Amino acid sequence: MTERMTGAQSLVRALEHVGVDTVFGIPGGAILPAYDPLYDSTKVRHVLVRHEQGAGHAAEGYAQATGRVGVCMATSGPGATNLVTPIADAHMDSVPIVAITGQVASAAIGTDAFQEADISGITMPITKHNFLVTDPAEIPRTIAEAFHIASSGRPGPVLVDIAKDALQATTVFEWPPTLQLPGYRPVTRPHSKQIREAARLIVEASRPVLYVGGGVHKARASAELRTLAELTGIPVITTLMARGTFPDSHPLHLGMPGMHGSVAAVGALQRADLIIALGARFDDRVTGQLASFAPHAKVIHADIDPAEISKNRHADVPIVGDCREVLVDLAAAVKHEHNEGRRGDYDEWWALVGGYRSTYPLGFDEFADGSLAPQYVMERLSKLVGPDAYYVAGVGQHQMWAAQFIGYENPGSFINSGGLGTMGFAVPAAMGAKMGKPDATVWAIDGDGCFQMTNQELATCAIEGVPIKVAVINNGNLGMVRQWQTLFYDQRYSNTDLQTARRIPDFVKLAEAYGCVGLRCERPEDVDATIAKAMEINDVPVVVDFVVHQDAMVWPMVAAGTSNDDIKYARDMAPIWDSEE
Ligand SMILES: Cc1ncc(C[n+]2csc(CCOP(=O)(O)OP(=O)(O)O)c2C)c(N)n1
Ligand SMILES: [Mg+2]
Repeated sequence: MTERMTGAQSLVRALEHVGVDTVFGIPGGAILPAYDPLYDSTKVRHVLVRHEQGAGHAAEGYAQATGRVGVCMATSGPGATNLVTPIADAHMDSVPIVAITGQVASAAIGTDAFQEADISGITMPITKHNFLVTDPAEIPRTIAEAFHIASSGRPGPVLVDIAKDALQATTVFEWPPTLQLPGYRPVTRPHSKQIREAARLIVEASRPVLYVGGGVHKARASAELRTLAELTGIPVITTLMARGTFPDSHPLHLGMPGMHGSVAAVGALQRADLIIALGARFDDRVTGQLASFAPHAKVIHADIDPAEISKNRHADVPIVGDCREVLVDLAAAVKHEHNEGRRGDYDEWWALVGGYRSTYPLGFDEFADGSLAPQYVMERLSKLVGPDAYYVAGVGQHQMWAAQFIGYENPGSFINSGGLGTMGFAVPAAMGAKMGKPDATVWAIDGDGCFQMTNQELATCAIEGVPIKVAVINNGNLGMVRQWQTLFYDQRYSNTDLQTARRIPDFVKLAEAYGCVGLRCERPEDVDATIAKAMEINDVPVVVDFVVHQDAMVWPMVAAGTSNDDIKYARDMAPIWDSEE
């Protein structure tokens, strides 16, 4: 197909052809030519956000809920730089997004022109790939390449920066374009020799653990994971990015590893003789002090990105491939071992780790003064809202409680900012998730600090008819930082009191000002009724101000830089690992 049109028209046409239905953005001078044909598109809905950071996180939420590429758009200079945080966020969590930015006219590039920022230079280290387009003829092919790169292999963010004159010029639109990506060929098929070696280690091991990261969900491999887990009977651990990839209620599940993981998951990794890492990257929040992490374990490490393998922890059996294909092949290879009479015996191992799980369950303290414990709010949300909803967290204590106390049964049902830890993620990401899955219930679980960073997108939600629900876990503080001050800075609370106790701002009034319903809940006995009320409202967004006690802490905890062996399940309370040790 060949047709004459402007570069801007060819951009919109290309977006339609790659199947984009939603774009989040804000117009401005350099991108303005693109907004004109966008106005006429019947296939692409543009959602006018209130801040470009909101556009980027919304694209991420959309991508994570749907598995498709999320799209955000901004003008040059400050519009583009406002996208830097969500682009970095998507890079850390391997979220497929395409960011389209207008650039000053090609003749002005490099002259410090009005609203010029070298956004492709700025985002070079935080994008999977980026493009600066100055030739209008290259727009369709670049868009096709950007979507292919963002969504294939290890997903990630791609930036397409287009000079204003390229958008304005007349060009020839051709579709489908021929991709020109020599050298970009992600390996998805695992090597059969590595698979056989991994299967052999699995049946020979006596203390194996399946360490499941976000890559397993990205490969849509939950069913295949379950098959391997049930075939072998190996305990399963799901990282912050993998919550729900394996059902929390499954008897083989030990919980989340890492700094705020369960004693069972952390203890199992430390005592394992074999770690089967799937789409996980041995993040420092998981390993704790690296030198003392899982000292007795051999490692099978499967990842689609070869750069991850042996990056932090040496892999004895490296497997490069798509996690779904790896899991299918591994299950077949393990079955072959079983047929040959070789089978792992993990009974003693289960006696140990099952003991950790029953002796050290997650728990929390209620407050004698009758004030609300944040963990209780999570438990009731989990119970009353159920596992079919999406839960989208901010960053801080509330995020950890949401990871710990909500029961996840479905892959991808917990969406959060794991790698970058971006405050302000929840509200816009929840908006994007809800737009991607309009029939689903979407709860943002936000902190009072995070909420004040991006709550302006409530206006977008109210106007665009996106009825998300927001639980603000209002502890009056930058709680996670305060927790570290309590534990490591002698309770010197430097600059963590947000003074929300004075109701500045009043979150109920703020919600109402944005055209949402605002509710407040301050006591445990009101939690169920408040959640029920929020669940009844489906035409407008709802914000619930859950006023909770400021002293609640996230436990268990491995203090930063220390060994996972030194995990505490409450203040100064260390688990007893093993009677023989
Ligand atoms: C953009 C950004 N700035 C600063 C931080 C550091 N930080 C991590 S958690 C946190 C406190 C978050 O406060 P709040 O949203 O109220 O959550 P809480 O921990 O109280 O649940 C801060 C400041 C961050 N993660 N992101
Ligand atoms: Mg807080």
